[in-house]
Amino acid sequence: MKIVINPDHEAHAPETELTGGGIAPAVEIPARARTILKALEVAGHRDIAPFTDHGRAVIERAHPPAYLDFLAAAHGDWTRVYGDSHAVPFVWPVRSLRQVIPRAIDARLGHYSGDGGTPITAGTWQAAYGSAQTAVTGARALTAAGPASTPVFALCRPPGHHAASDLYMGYCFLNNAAIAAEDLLAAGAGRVSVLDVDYHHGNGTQAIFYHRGEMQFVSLHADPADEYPYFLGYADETGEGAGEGTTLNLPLPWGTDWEAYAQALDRACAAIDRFGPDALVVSLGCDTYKEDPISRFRLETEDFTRMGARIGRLGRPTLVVMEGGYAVDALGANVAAFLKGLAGG
Ligand code: Q9C
Ligand code: ZN
Repeated sequence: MKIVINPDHEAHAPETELTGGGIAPAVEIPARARTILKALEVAGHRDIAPFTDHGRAVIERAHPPAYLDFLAAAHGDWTRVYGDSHAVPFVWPVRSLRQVIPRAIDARLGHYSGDGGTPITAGTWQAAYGSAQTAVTGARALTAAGPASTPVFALCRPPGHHAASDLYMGYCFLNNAAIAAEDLLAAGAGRVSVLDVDYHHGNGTQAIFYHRGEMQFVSLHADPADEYPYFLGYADETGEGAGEGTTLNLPLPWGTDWEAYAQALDRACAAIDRFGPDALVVSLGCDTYKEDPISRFRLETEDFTRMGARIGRLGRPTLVVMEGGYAVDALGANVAAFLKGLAGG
């Protein structure tokens, strides 16, 4: 199995995040990617290489240039006002306010963000850019290997599935899975499915593909009535226009264990089978693990092997893109377990 890594992820190392009414140690941290890489080496993976840079154009398939310009400049703009600290939004253009993009950095942060818990640091752009290029490098490897390809794992960090075309939130800045899916399409795939198994709904990926008939988005996640991101991910969201019927949300209650999860996964896989994609992108979040510090599902390490095996039986060329998972001590083992199942045991 080919594995693509992002050495630049280390540039995004927030110390703290706003959460639960105060400032707490950040959970989306470099140790996450380090422990995954170490576990994959221990598990015997040898085909590990850093991303190659395919330029800004591949990212612009999913994000407008103005948003990329904002992200690239945000921390510098913030620093000129507040000094060198994490850039954090504090005010948003919600109902009754105008949807304008003012000059002030506070206003631009509010315009382009969906929460206050996603700090921008001096190295955030470099890391997010590298993460997106890691996904594209994985997509290119999958394309090059052709229809009978073995799976490719893109060790993306920071994650991407909460980022919509011009929106950052949920520790995500650029939508790595959407960028990879677009690249697979551009390389000749007629249809691409994204299966999102992160604990949180992939609101950004859904939004980017909501009107698209050639892209399918299928997600298993904690019910947004109770859980972040709250404002998207309900079962009645099924796509619109050319995308009618190409979105499938399977919200699950807090406390979901493997038995209930597996039933929903079977529904997800059946829907992907019916769609018949030429390639599959898996948004892999291991925050469904029982010990995850910010989540409330009950999967065990061995369940990730079962999950990978079920997805592998779809028999589609598959790119796995790393998303969330914050139980750092178990994260490497959980990713390795998933990839073992995906590869067929
Ligand atoms: N008080 C991903 O897994 N906020 N993002 C949690 C806890 C956001 C998770 C707040 C969680 C985002 C990629
Ligand atoms: Zn998550």
